[in-house]
Amino acid sequence: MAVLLETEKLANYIDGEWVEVMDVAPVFNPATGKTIVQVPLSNASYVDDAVAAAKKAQKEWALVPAPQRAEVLYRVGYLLKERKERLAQLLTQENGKVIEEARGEVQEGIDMAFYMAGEGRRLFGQTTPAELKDKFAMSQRAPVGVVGIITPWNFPIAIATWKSFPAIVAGNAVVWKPATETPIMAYELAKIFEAAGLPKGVVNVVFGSGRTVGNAMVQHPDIRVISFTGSNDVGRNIAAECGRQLKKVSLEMGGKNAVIVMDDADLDLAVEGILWSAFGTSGQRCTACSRVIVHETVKGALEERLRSAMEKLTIGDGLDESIKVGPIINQSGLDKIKNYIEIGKNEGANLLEGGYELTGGQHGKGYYFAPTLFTDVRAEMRIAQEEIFGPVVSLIPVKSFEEAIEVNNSVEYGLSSSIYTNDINRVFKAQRDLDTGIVYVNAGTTGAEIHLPFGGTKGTGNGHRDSGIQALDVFTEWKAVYVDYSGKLQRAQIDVE
Ligand code: UN1
Repeated sequence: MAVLLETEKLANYIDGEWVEVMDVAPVFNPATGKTIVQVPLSNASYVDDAVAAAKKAQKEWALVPAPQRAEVLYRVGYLLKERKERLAQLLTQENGKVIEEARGEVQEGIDMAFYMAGEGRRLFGQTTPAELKDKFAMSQRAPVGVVGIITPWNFPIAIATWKSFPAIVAGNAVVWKPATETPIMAYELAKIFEAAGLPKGVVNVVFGSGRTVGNAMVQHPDIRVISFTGSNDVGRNIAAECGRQLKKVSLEMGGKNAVIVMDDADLDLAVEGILWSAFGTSGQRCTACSRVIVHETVKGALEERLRSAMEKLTIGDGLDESIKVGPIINQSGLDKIKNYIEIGKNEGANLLEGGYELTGGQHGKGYYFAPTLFTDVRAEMRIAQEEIFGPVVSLIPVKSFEEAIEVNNSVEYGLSSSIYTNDINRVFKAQRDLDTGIVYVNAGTTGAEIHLPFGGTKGTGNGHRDSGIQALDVFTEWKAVYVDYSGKLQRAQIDVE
């Protein structure tokens, strides 16, 4: 029996209170099409309340010594650990990802909690010599103030922890808009913050649409940073508006990630890596593999092995432990994938496997799409250039290592890439020349660990990183401090002998 929520209607979490909202929308389980909960559709006034609460709370929170702020995160980590199975079950029901992956995602949040809690005793700055006598110089991190985080449905808890935990440990307060498709993880995480004793107002959750709540956050003059993960179109608009307001903005957007399979690769290993990174989470990861760039001499063998492995994939409700591929998030996600199948066919790509929606029988009213493989794809085709966000892979044959790198780098995105080879020289050239923010050798394109920087180049982002120590740069300002203990006026650059 699946874990159930104890409420039928979620509420905003503002200033430590659960605030009901009149206007709501149903949230569906994508595996069954059944309504699981009602999500508030807040108007902008809730954002105003949340920002006011955050602003007030932040003043005191910033004065709490960082190791004590970290104590709260340690408690959050233990609560996440204690509730891991419950959270994973709920996550599978709201997002559709298979239960094993849901457990993995919750684990990512647990890891982030303990990692960032550790930062409470680091948050290092620098001490440095000063150029004048009897003068001391240092740099230190200062909180930015109130930060706005906008998180996606595909990793509703992990990405929220990547953004909120570094923000909290650094002494900021947070206003958080979770995706309306997956509000349960936000509700559960807010309850964990409450149970862990996070002072009221330090984290506030406002449910609602991007158009209303997200926009109000971006417009609000008291929110000094926006950290966003989502689509390129939305990200671009957010950046433009933040630019006008000189607001700091960190964007994490699409990907068109490739696995390169060279002629000397271990093909069975490559097949496993492709399967996991292309069809895990039904391809709905920013890091998902959606292109396979294969050396022409092993193309036939790879196609054959991929096809037979794909035919063994079980597709269905992710709560069933035997299922490997869950549903697509919703009808519009499904429509987008179906549209790309038509585009691929019209472009002359060769459809080898899948390419259709799964309906009826055990699939009932869920949103399912068969794992799909196109081959003989050319690098410039739309199916090889645009993000599909579904279980669709395009196989692109190439003649050389150099061509493989060129094809990999020929897309507008730059999140993740991978190469299968046993040639040490190719390994080092590839990690240098692949232009993505994440590079894997002899592993698929997914599976980033939280203590390394997560993010990409080109159209994937705007130069910032989520997770890793680098996340702290998004949520802090660098402050340079000079202490002159000479007792006299000393002019920098002038009074130096
Ligand atoms: C995402 O798809 O936005 O590296 C996040 C991975 C996961 C995170 C993916 N750890 O695939």
